[in-house]
Amino acid sequence: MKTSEQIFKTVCALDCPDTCSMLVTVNEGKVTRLQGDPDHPLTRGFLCHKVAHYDRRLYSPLRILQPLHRTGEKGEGKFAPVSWDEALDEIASQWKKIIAEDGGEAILPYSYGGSLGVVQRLVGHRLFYRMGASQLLRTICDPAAVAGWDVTIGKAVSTDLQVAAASDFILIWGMNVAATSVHFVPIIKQARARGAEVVLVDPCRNRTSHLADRQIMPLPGTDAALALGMMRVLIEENLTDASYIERHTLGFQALRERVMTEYPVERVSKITAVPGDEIAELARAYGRAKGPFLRAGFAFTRHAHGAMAMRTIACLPGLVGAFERPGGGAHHETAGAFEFNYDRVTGADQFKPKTRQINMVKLGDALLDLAKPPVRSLYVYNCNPAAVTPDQSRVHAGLRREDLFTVVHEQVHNDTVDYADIVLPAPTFLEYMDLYKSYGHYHLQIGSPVVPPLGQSKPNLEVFRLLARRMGFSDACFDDDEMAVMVQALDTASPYFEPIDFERLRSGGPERLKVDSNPFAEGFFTPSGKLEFYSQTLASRGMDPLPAYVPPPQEVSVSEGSKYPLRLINPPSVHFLNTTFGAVENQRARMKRPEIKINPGDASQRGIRDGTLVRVSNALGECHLHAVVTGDVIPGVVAAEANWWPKHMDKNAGLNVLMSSRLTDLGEGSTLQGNWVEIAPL
Ligand SMILES: Nc1nc2c(c(=O)[nH]1)N[C@H]1C(S)=C(S)[C@@H](COP(=O)(O)OP(=O)(O)OC[C@H]3O[C@@H](n4cnc5c(=O)[nH]c(N)nc54)[C@H](O)[C@@H]3O)O[C@H]1N2
Ligand SMILES: Nc1nc2c(c(=O)[nH]1)N[C@H]1C(S)=C(S)[C@@H](COP(=O)(O)OP(=O)(O)OC[C@H]3O[C@@H](n4cnc5c(=O)[nH]c(N)nc54)[C@H](O)[C@@H]3O)O[C@H]1N2
Ligand SMILES: [Mo]
Repeated sequence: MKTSEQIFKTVCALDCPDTCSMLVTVNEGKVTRLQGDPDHPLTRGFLCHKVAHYDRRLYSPLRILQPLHRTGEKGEGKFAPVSWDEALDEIASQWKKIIAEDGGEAILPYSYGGSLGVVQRLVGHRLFYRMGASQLLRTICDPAAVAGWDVTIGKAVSTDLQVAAASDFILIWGMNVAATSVHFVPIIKQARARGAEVVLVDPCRNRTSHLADRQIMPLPGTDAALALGMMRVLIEENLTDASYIERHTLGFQALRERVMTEYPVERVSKITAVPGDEIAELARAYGRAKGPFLRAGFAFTRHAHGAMAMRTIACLPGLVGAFERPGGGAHHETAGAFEFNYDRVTGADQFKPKTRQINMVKLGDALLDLAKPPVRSLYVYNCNPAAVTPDQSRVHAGLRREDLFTVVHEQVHNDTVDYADIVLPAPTFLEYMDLYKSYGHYHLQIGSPVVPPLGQSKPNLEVFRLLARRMGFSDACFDDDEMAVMVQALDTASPYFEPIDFERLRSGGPERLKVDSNPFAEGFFTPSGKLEFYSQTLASRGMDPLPAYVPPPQEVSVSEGSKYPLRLINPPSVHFLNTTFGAVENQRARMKRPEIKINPGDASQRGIRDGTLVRVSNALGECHLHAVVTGDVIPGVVAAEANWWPKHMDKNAGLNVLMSSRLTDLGEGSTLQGNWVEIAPL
């Protein structure tokens, strides 16, 4: 090590289940190397390629380093520098005027997963509650998944991923782990080395296919049917665990009747486009395994009936008693174990917000249609709505409104920044302090800055504090610094936090919550304490209390027959992380260009060849991509990887132009998968 070099331990803040502990080398004030922390049991000393080169983003020429105000048209992205004082004064005076005329609800905060840090992600709620602003329902990612899991299991906790290393049968359902949770890969390899079989359920072949012994490729949005077909075989062939069902589950007889009357394998085969013998073999392998481990992803829940799909799949481990078996279990999310004092962090306890709620998926409607009051100001942070939010044409039309006062607190000059009236420079997670939970493991860790904020950038907490003062709010909570908010977050009665010691956390190590690797040994977190095949909660809401398959709506093509016969899926890419790495030229180069995969049969019917520039369209709009003709997608399905910046695509039209803002059956989540489209050569 050179003498001027120093190595800091910190945490990757990006929206990914792995939440890595990392070692960052700084030389003469500059980050020169990023490595995985060998002492973290999931990180195991390596990082994904994107974050291993995060310095390319940290020092990107697209970084915003000073406050700016708009000089051109909205969307043009032309700005001139202003001072922080001028920018903050302008925001406060606009907000005071809006509040006086229309009330606080005319102001809408808009944020999501730019950083998963508890402080920088949530502390801004205090200001918006205090102002009486409209509240944002942060629904774009996993609410349907969590709602579905909750119905069956009761809480977003899971079998520890490490358990899978001892499994003899790993079933990966709708998750491209080799791209979106790479630290699960060594665990899969360990299990395989011991002879485990690995099966992937995904309509698209991808990097994870290479880790699997075989792949089942159902039509998107038919996963519930596939699971019900498996149940039919498990029950018919007596592969269920009667003792476990008796002790730990509720409603088996009702489920049995549903499955036996409504889901014969032939019917399931027609719905899913999976051959009957493949369904039967999958069920047998799962039922006969000594320790079957299920890992369920997110994307298959971003369908109209996505929560029901998750609820149904989550019944499988209950039928075979997987949770009790060595190597067995089921994993979706772990975030539910991080029972921080959220009310304290967000200020909900103090300010008791009662204002209107606006679903983030419906941003276009909120900006264009809402009245009484209309949204007159939008404050965006930790999020890139111009690129990630469905029904993009309407989102952009809303952002173009001359009478909308838009503030964007951002790290890089992305599409959302182009629409801002005022831009505020934000630091990255390498430049500020925060406390990190995970949604894929049970470790808690504090991340400290490894370099000071670049240019004039200021972290979210500091900007909210300055804005609160400008607004004349003297509440003590606006004086809290990062350390104070972390202590408040940890002021929780949750038994999971019993071993957590703040001083030890401060010294940098990852600390594991007290959650058993099988968190369901004492029972489930449902009202009955059992894994619920039958849900009284659903029944009392007038919903189907049993697992079921509901066909996807033809929403965007409903009035037009089968004008849009292809189902579009958009799996995350290994080279991007949502739109965060759209700022990095090197990552864009790895992506090559915006592409869409189409089956050879579907392609030849349309005169499309490999490389043809195609128009992908539906009733909501169109965007242009290059066709990749490949058997990696099944007939009737097209797949485009998420998510390019719209400004790097033709006519500023990103994939979200094609995405419906319809909400899911439970959880009011996004329906980004399985939207109907047609494709033609341009
Ligand atoms: N490299 C990288 N990692 C990421 C992200 C990223 O953008 N890039 N995003 C992060 C975020 S925000 C999240 S929420 C997570 C997880 O984000 P998800 O969107 O759940 O992504 P995956 O876990 O890869 O699961 C997507 C897989 O599901 C498949 N799929 C799509 N529709 C269906 C369906 O109807 N049924 C079935 N069975 N499969 C379907 C796709 O083909 C794809 O292989 O990943 C996180 N990690
Ligand atoms: N078509 C389609 N759309 C999708 C998806 C898809 O699969 N397909 N996936 C959906 C999913 S699962 C998700 S989770 C969302 C993700 O949507 P977003 O949460 O918007 O994620 P990113 O696109 O990565 O943008 C995060 C932004 O936050 C900024 N940021 C990071 N840290 C900070 C900070 O500390 N302060 C401030 N002020 N800014 C910061 C980053 O620079 C970045 O521009 O996208 C959704 N949209
Ligand atoms: Mo997400």
